[in-house]
Amino acid sequence: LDDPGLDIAAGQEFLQEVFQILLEEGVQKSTDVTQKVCEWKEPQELRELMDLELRSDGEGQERLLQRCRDVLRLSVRTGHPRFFNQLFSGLDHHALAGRFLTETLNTSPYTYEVAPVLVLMEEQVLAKLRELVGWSSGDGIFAPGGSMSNMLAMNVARFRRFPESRSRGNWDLPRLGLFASQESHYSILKGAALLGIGTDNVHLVRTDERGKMIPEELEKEIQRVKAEGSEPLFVCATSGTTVLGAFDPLDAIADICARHGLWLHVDAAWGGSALLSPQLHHLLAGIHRSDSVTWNPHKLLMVGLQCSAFLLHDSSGLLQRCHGVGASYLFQRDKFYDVSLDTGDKSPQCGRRADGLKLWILWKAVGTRGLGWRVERAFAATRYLLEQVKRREGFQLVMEPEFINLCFWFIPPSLRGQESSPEFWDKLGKVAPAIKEKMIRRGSMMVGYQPLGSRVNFFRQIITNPAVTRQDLDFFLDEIQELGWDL
Ligand code: ABU
Repeated sequence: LDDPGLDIAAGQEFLQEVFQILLEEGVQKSTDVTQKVCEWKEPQELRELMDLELRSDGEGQERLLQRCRDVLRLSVRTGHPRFFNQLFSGLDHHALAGRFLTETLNTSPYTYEVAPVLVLMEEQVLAKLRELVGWSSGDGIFAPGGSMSNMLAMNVARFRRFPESRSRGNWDLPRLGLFASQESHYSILKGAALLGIGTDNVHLVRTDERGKMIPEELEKEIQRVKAEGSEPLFVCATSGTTVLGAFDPLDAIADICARHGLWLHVDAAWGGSALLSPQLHHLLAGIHRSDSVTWNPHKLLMVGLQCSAFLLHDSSGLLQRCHGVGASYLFQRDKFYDVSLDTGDKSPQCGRRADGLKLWILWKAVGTRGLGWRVERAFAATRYLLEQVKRREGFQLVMEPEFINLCFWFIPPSLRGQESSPEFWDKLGKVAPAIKEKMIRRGSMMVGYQPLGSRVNFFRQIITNPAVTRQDLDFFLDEIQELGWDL
């Protein structure tokens, strides 16, 4: 015990080498369009290549550095300009610096005493996001992903109506009713299960042909659920659905919630960033009338996974009363500083990542205007692609996009002209998975596909990365055409 049990000098040398590898393999290659997006390996081959077994003895520096290279080389390059697979993509250098800082600091922003800078940054970032929602006051916390933010909303809504549920649980509550659209995120169902409300008590409200909740259907569902003896509690409207990018009509939904005294939550995990664009913020008209909002800057703002803000209009301390337990080893009331800055007890988590830092540093780097410009560039890129899809033979839109989700089918030559045959849609449903397999094996790009309701598998193209150029979008369509030509 007389000497440190860690070789600090060797550790620093190792890290320097790792940083070099990170810059070359992780940053440069990840953003280089001439590199592959992914290097597909079958799982067993990958297990063997990575030599995953953990042994009794450690390995030398060189071997470990090679392992770091392999992790980067054999992983999917989500920062690549031809990675379109998820609602997140791209690599922002400033935000990445924020992630490095967060990892290096290795602290939890639960108390000011262990994370003074990070607590104040979180406070500032949450206040700016609330301001964009249209609230001059309120509360909030970062959560580990949009699903958890949505669950926090459900929990706080139940607590506001039934404060005793915190101590007594669900057993003497009436049967509750939660409402969300058919196109809402699956986390609403998961949240209902996790909170003991029950998935049967989530009522999925019908949507129109664009995937937007129909307010009249919401009203009908609320009436029906009331007539059955349940107690409607919570409505989740979606601003930017996962597949179609639909925005529910918030003002009309807010009117209904006000009439019935229901909590209105807006899941704006995907579409919230449109609030930064003067051209697009109308899509969320009425969001200021909600009680809570989920907004994931790790999606459209390219902040990096994960960064999910749960925003609350209430400023009476509801979040603290709902989740706070006041552990005496963290949240001592007799500290020498302003203990209202020990914000961690508002969260059901204890250890928590400081997800505000990377957004703060990105915001400092590009400003509010720069963030808005990114959203508009993504929208403009989608418009360009839309025009190309309309012009090219064999491409068929699922619908005109309202936002950044461009959904379309590719009809190979062998199926063209057979649209009225009974097998056409079954056969078309097999095209997107077949093209996707070929593109992943080739490593040229990645894009998502899914069926939706009665619509068979179609591609959902998402552009969030400002590094994506017209050439990348032309390549994207050429590649689908080439990979699907002989199907
Ligand atoms: N939270 C939904 C994300 C799924 C996707 O990236 O498509």
